[in-house]
Amino acid sequence: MQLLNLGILAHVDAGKTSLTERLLFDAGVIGEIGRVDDGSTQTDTLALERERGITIKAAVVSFAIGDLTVNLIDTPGHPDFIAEVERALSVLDGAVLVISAVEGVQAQTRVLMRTLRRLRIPTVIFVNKIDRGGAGYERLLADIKDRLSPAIVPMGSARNLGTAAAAWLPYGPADEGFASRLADVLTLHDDVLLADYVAHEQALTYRRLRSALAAHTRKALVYPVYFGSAITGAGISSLTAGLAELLPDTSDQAKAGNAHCSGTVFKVERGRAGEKVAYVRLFSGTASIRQPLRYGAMAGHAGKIAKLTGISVFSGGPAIPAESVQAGQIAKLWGLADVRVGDAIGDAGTNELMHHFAPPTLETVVVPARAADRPALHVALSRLAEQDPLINLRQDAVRQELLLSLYGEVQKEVIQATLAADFGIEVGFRETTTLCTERLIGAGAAAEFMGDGANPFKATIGLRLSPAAPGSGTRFQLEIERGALPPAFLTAIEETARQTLTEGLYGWRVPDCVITVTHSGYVPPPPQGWSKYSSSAADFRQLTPLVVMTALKQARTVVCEPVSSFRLEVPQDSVTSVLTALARLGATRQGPGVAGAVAVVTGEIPSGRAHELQQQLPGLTGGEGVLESEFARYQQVPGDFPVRPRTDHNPLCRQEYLLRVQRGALRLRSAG
Ligand SMILES: Nc1nc2c(ncn2[C@@H]2O[C@H](COP(=O)(O)OP(=O)(O)OP(=O)(O)O)[C@@H](O)[C@H]2O)c(=O)[nH]1
Ligand SMILES: [Mg+2]
Repeated sequence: MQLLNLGILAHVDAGKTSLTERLLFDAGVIGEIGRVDDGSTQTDTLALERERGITIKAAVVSFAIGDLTVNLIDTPGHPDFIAEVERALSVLDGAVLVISAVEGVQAQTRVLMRTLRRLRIPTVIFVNKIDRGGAGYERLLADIKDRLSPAIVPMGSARNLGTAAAAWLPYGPADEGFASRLADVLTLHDDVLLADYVAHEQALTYRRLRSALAAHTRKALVYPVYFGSAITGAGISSLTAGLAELLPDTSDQAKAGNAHCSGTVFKVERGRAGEKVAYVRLFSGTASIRQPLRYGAMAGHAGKIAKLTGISVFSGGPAIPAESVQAGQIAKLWGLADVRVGDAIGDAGTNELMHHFAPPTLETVVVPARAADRPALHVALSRLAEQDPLINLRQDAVRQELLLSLYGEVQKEVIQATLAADFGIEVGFRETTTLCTERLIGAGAAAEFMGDGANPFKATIGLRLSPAAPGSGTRFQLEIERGALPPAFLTAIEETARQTLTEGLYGWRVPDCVITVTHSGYVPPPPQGWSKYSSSAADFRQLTPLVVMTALKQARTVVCEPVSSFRLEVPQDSVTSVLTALARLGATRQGPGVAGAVAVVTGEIPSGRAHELQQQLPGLTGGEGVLESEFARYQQVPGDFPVRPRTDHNPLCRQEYLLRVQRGALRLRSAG
């Protein structure tokens, strides 16, 4: 069976859900086209999505193009829900990047395209809304070339743009200009093609160029561009033919018969009876009903094993019950009780979910309207965290408050509405604050030895913490003999050390660090077996935070805040007031440069202030200014050291916190 797992990605409102609906209709899966504005589409099924007319969760639908089954993942375009896109990316064979023919390339279009290019995901570009007034063609192509990729191939021409009669005319063998443009783009990446072209121009027949186009698209070297309208249906048949012809399918994977089972969980939801349902893409092997299946395995972690109680496979229509799921397919699995988004499936799979986009940079405290709801709120938020681990639910050990990481205000409103609608819990939020991190200044080492009066545990642990490059993550390594410590004790040290580093000296996460075990010791069991006199994993779990915090204090850390890069387009006559505002908000800048009638200013701004800039912009520019901003990196907070402990939205707690730092009693704090 030929299978294509296809993602639809775009800036918010470009028309992904409308296009999905149109594709399902054309394939005969639905008899009537639903509309986003009426809340009647197949993929915006949540009450909140229908109410607001935006997509919040990625959704899977399936249809057939001839012999090809397409599993399509409709993703949200709002940047607050980028985590949904990230999870979908790990299971795609190809993508359609949708751009509005009126608005052109927008901020999120660029963020998405950059990631698609980096991950080498074969992508077709679809310029939607050609029926809307103000739709462009040449302007759009220039914009795409300039801001997304120069390696594009327009696949046809457009007529009657901006009217209900707007049409798309695909190029064919008779269009000489098309063949020569194809040859120009394709020979850039293909030496054999180039040599043949130079030797004898006629050697590049139309057929050969078309098959080279497919080969290059599959390698993500070139990006075919189609135009059309999800609402009128213009250009859709051409796009569908292009998807089948130019994007890769997974038939090779399916042939790889009885290889080890491996896959990724990219979505988790709750079924009608409250049971967990995991959406999985299998990369190799087979998973069958009633057979044991391993899931959640990671480096140093065996994961869990459970028997599948139900499988539904997407195969050209609604998901249908099946006995097994094969390599290449997307399926819903029942029976994996502790499954979380991002879990690897199978013995072979230990693929942790990679992060392709910036992490959330905001945090907020969730407060139940009725104090009695607090325990229920914890349960409800834990459920939301199963579906979206990036919200990183935490409980402040001192104040018993529940904290969440966030991308933005819309996500916050959605969480609030979901808690009210699905769990009957009314909540409010404290003011949203910026989520900082801590970076090690130098290396630090500490050790606690068994038998030493100050160490009440039956464990010896020595650790060294050294700085690692920003973005490289935490690495755990041994300087002791492997085998010097039973594996369970090593795991206890590693897990606890990683956990301790989620709150550094000032309470912020320490994201980039090398942890080296320098000393170890334990009380082995007497010959008759483990007893209360021998060491246990609990000894290692309790001692590790103390060693980590002492090493951290020696290494010292600085607090770093998120910084966003920005691009501003403003009318010439507002440049002065915009520059003054930028300086007040602590931005650094290049420019202004001139782009046509407008001035362009680029630079960096603390992410926490980017929101303020957005709010001030209409006033500063008479409503004409356009701001694009996205997270760039973490940067040391300017000013005196130490600054901005985690709990700075709470002055009482801050004092207590600093006292704890001085007393070295930080090990008492652990994330809830
Ligand atoms: N005129 C016209 N309007 C369109 C077209 N496609 C979508 N729209 C409208 O544009 C709006 C947004 O469409 P959606 O399909 O929800 O866009 P989306 O990309 O799924 O939006 P998010 O999922 O929220 O990011 C809706 O009002 C649609 O009716 C089109 O081809 N022509
Ligand atoms: Mg949508």
